[in-house]
Amino acid sequence: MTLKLYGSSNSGNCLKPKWILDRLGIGYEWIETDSFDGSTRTPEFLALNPAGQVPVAILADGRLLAQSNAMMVHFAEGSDLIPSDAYDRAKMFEWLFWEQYSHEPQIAVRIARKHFLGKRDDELDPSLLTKGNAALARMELQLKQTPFFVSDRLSLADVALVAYTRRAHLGGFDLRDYPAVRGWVVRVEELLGIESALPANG
Ligand SMILES: N[C@@H](CCC(=O)N[C@@H](CS)C(=O)NCC(=O)O)C(=O)O
Repeated sequence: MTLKLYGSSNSGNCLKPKWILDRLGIGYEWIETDSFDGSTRTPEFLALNPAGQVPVAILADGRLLAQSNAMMVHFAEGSDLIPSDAYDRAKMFEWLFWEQYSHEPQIAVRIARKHFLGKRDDELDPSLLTKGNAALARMELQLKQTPFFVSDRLSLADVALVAYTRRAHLGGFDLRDYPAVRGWVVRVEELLGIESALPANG
């Protein structure tokens, strides 16, 4: 059976495992699933993922897997996207957990509410902007020192963090304030072979 990946093309969380499959040449069927139109609330979908969220995968052997970062770890097993050194691998996980707790809940959520749901700035929780900028400043600090998040090469930490950072402007964040982050986004997009999402002048 072919691996099936349910996801929305607009969602960074869904693109993360897709980029890994593409990069590693693993075959799959993409099933476009909109998280805003009720498709993730049907009984059929909830049987795949009771959390009612994309992405979710049906693996080739029929087993189910959710959570974008867990999916990336599974798909990239044995590849150079996961450091073989134990400390570097733990650092990769440090950034993956940080992404889900301190980055995605602010930056992805502000993109979704402002860009996709069309909310005005005064309708948004102001802490999304301050906490999102704090996350970008934390990334800037690291990327002024190293070209990638872990060691000197691309790892799953970069793939997880680039997913929403490259579209942060849609959430009202200005990456011109974070030049090292901007340079890193361009590097990671090139290595993944994906289109540049950064605005030309911002
Ligand atoms: N932590 C999850 C988050 C997944 C998530 O937030 N998915 C969104 C789309 S980006 C979704 O399906 N939202 C619908 C909902 O929560 O009801 C992951 O990394 O996979």
